[in-house]
Formats: sequence, C-alpha cells, structure tokens
Amino acid sequence: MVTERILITGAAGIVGTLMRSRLAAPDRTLRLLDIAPIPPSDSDERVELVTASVTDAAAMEAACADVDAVIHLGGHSLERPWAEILDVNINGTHVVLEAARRAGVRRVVLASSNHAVGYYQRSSGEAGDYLFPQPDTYYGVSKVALEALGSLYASRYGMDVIAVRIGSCFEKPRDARMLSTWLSPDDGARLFEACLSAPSPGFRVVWGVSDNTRRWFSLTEAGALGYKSQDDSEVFAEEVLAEKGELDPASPAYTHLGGAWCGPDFDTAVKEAGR
Ligand code: 15L
Repeated sequence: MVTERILITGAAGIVGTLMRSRLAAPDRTLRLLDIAPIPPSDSDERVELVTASVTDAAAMEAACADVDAVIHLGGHSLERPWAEILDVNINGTHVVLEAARRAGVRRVVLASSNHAVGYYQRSSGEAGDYLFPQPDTYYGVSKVALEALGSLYASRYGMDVIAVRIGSCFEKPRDARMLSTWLSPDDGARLFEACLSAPSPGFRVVWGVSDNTRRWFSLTEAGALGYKSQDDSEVFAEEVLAEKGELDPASPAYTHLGGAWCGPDFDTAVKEAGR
C-alpha cells in the first residue's frame, strides 16, 4: 500500500473543514494548511498541520515537499476589496501553483466558483459543460484568474490541473437558490476523489454540484472524471422554502447564475470609491 500525502490549503475554511474527515483514508496523510487556526487532530487521524499563508512562497514550497497532490481551497471565499482579492486569491493561487511546480507535484485541484460565470442569465436552462468567463465580482475575477493560471501550468509544465466551479458547498442548502447550486459535502469528497484519481486529465474545468432536482449546471464534465453524485438537495426543499421562501423572479438571485452577487450589494467598486 503506497501512502500518499495530499496538501489541502484553506483547510480551516468551510469546505476544508467539511473535507477533512471525508478525504481521510488509511493509506493517506492530509497536510492541512491555513493561516487561521486548524483544530488539532484527535486519536489516530493522519494529519500534519501547517500554519502559513498561501501568499508566502517559501512556506508554500516547504508545504509542497513530498506531496502527491494539492487541493487549493485557500483564499477569500467572499467578495472583498480589490487589493485583498489580488493579493490573497490571485497572487496566492500563483504562489501555490509555482510552489507545486518547484516541488515536483504533478496534480493540483483548484477551487473555482460559479461566480467565475455569475453574470450568465440562467433563463436559457441548464448551463452547459464549459461557459466562457463572465465573473460577477472581484472574487469571480479571481476565480477566472485561478483557472487561467491552472491552464498555464498544465500547458507549460504538463501538470494535471482541475478547476472545480463549486456551486454552494455547505452541510445543507441555506436558501432557495442553493436548492439548485448545492454541492453536498459527501458529493464534494466524491468529486475531489475523482479529481485526484482520474488518469491524466490534463487541464479541466468542471462544475461542482450535486445531482439536484433543481440543478442549473451540467454534470457531464465532472462525470468524465469519474464523479457520480449521490445526493439531491430536494430532500431539504420543504424545510428551506418554509424558512426562506421562494426566490423573487425579478431579482438577480433568480435571473443570474451568480444570484445576489450580480446585484448592487456586491458592487465593490462603488463601495470602495463611495460613488
Ligand atoms: C462561493 O464561491 C462562495 O465561496 C460561497 O461562500 C457561496 O456563496 C457560493 O459561492 C454560492 O454561490 O453559493
């Protein structure tokens, strides 16, 4: 049995925390990295904890030593001022990919987002396999940059790089929109496993969603890697709709893939400039 070591950045974040137990395996060590405190391991959990920023090149190169694959979840997970997005999400992703290259890591899975294509109208039905970028925020722009950097490292250095355009990965869907965009934590782990094990994928961009009854996104690309969703948000529909209500058909939350992120609350330029 070959022991593999997987580096997970952003391990203390929402998705990282949900993946920690789900990606554990007897023949695998998870190297968990975050700038925020990571809960210590209990019992015989096979983890290594690293406190570092994804923008620290030396620390990232050290963290990539003896690693078989990187799952890069680190960075801001919400909209932020441009300078912070540029530093942590865009520069940080470059630092991670470059550290992986220097350390000889052959495979990197990148957390992209539906917000890379958030400005698409969703009236045309299911979003197909690949949508050209149409980001809804600076955060969305950073995910487009992440995909571009992944493509560069795959083309130039022959690395396998898979960017997962994650819908909404939470324990349960939190509102009516997430009944469409939900990626269940168990399906998230299934998808990451497929990304880690698919033979020679090269560069891919796939949707990260569960097989929700109200799904907006195609599962074809992720399916080609071996992903098979087993979950459907519909089991939460009654409870979610009773608590949060249906989406207003006139609001961006309903009309666009990125939901409310396409609306005025996420206009960071105007917020930063005050006009
Ligand atoms: C994302 O990319 C965010 O990181 C997450 O916080 C959710 O808001 C998600 O998208 C979503 O669209 O629901």
